[in-house]
Amino acid sequence: MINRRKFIENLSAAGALSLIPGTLKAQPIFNEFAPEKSLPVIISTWIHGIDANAKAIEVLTCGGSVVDAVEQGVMIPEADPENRSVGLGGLPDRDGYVTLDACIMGPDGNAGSVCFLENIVHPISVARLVMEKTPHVMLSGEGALQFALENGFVEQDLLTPAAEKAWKEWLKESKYNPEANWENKPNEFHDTIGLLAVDQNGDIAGACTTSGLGYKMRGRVGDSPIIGAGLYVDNEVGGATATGMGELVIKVVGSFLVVELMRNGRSPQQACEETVTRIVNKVPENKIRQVGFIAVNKKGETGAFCLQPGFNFALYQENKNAMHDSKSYY
Ligand code: SD4
Repeated sequence: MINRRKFIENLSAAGALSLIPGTLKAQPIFNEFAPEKSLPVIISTWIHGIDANAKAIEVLTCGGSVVDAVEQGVMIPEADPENRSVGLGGLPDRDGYVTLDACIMGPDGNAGSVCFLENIVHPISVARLVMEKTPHVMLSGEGALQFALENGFVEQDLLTPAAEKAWKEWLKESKYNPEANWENKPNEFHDTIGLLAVDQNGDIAGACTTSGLGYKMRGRVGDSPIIGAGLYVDNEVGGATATGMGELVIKVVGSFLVVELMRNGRSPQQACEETVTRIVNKVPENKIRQVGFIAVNKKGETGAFCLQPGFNFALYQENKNAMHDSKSYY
């Protein structure tokens, strides 16, 4: 009879086995750290990623940890009142309340998250405290706010005059039907920031923060604060994060799927493409909605893919911080 120890030895000799039945073959995980691209690497969603990447690299250069880098990177768009997607200045829900979702993961596999949080400019920092100071992963709504206030955060009205004006305009028709890429229209600028970093030692962290879809139902929470949907990091393999219509991402547990595909030997690009294809095959609304993924592996290789043309991302690598257009399924 095979004993438990022998069984585990046999498993590791065979390489890590797929946890996703039917689609993946067993492949060895990356068991040695051998970067193929120069590190550090920072990758983040949409144009606000440029400033976020710049901050993240500054933090790493000054000796900060990779978790400090991802947190402080995404704090830049969170604090920007002109940015209608994240933190201060985010578009409200259909009742006029700005509600925020954010999560963070570090190289030790720890994770923290807040959702449906109001009146706090930096939900990512609250998520980090949930990760570091509580036995929980996720706090929501009132409880998340209470925790933030107990830890020295200060309440602030996040609804700026410009966001309020846009909401009042929307109220005239009150039509909730987010078109693909509506987030990226110049006057409707509304995109989540997801940021992934691999530091010079190959350690990986990620952060994701958003005010969610503008004019959503009160209480709606998207993919962004859900570990595995909006963000996932496994320090042995890589990280992934998502943007776009969260409902589609949640239905395939998108970011976890990207990382599991990389664990099973796919490149970050292949993993993003296969995950978007999964959405196409499984979620009927895929034709009229936008979803985008970015990913990085431990070697510093990156990938991005989306449903509809129009998604772009910021990549810092080899001393260059530049925007790139993602390839799309359609
Ligand atoms: C959500 N995924 O709340 C977010 C929205 C988003 O670009 O990413 N917009 O569903």
